[in-house]
Amino acid sequence: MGEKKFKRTTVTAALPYANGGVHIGHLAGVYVPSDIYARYLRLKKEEVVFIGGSDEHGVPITLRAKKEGVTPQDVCDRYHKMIKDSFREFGISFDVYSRTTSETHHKFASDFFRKLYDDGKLIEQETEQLYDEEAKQFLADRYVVGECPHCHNEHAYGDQCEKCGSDLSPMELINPQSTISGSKPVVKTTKNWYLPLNNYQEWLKQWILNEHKEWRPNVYGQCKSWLDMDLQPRAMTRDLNWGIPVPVEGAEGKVLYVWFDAPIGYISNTKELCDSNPEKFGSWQKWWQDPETRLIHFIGKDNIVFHCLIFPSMLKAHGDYILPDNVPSNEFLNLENDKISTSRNWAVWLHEYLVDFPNKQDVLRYVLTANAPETKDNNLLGRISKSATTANSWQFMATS
Ligand code: B3M
Ligand code: ZN
Repeated sequence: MGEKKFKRTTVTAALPYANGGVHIGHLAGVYVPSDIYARYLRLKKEEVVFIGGSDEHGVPITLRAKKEGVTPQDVCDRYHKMIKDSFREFGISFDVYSRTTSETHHKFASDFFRKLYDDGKLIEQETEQLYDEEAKQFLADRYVVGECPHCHNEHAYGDQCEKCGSDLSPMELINPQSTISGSKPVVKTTKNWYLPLNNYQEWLKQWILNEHKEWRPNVYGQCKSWLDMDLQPRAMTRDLNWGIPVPVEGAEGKVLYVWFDAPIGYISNTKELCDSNPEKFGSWQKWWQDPETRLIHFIGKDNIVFHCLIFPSMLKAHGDYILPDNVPSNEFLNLENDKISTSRNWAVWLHEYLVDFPNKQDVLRYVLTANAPETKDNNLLGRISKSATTANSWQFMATS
């Protein structure tokens, strides 16, 4: 990992969405590898912090809340606790596991946005967006479903088609339909704030393609294919009522885009840790602003663009921060060729696994490490079986 000598290391693991449990695909791809790395550095007596937390904003949480007739905060509270407990029982050695609905985080992310705004790093743009007249609400991301303009899958989401993998915006969908009321949306003008990624393109090319050739081939390759296209300004705010209010006059009813605030959660969680134990951890700035600190983000492969292009551009625009030295991203751990998160029959949830057999962590860690999907998707089929007798008892066999 690079030639440079660093004094200390900040290790982050992707913040899971607080709208479901942690499954073994997450563990294999992100949490076991990052935990092993943090433990290794600690054994070498190096200075290290290992940062985790729940990602509690974004549309999917609001949709689940609506379906269950509870508030988004209720959904977060339930899953944040479940996820945090699972990680603790499984032995993931985070120094801090906080959440993006914390007061510290709200203030931190809001100030970060405001600095970019005050420094003229954001552009204000009026665009046409889909609007639900029954629900009286703009329809961001997953509030819309419709037909994919590329593969004609009729159940594409406003942000992505899961069939062909295209990145979409709601306006591109054919026959769009609101997931709130089921009605046909109308088009209305609205204002949002954009980060002009195009301004960072040349810098990103130099920084990643020339200076970080040692990044994993899957990560490097995905960055390259994005950087070979022309990057476009990317909206950093949403017309939505769940999230961190946009701290600008005239932005009522708008919140920060979840992918703007979530990675800032790594920093605000570090701040929370340092404020709670300054003797042991020192100042949060030491971990995020000192060029002698090495920053490593462990993530899953569907988060590469956000961690390698968008978040670094935000940090660069802000100006006070170090940038990631490496972004180890794993591929998917599959079962029956389905990624575990979407595999209906084989979703292996960590909290269920831990219930009936609390000491099997080591076996699971071993199996997942032995089958780590490091450079290509890895199939776990044949190495795992569900016991016929007890519904919740999962057995892992470390065959190869
Ligand atoms: N919650 C996405 C995911 O779990 C997202 C990661 C945020 S990391 C800042 O895939
Ligand atoms: Zn498609």
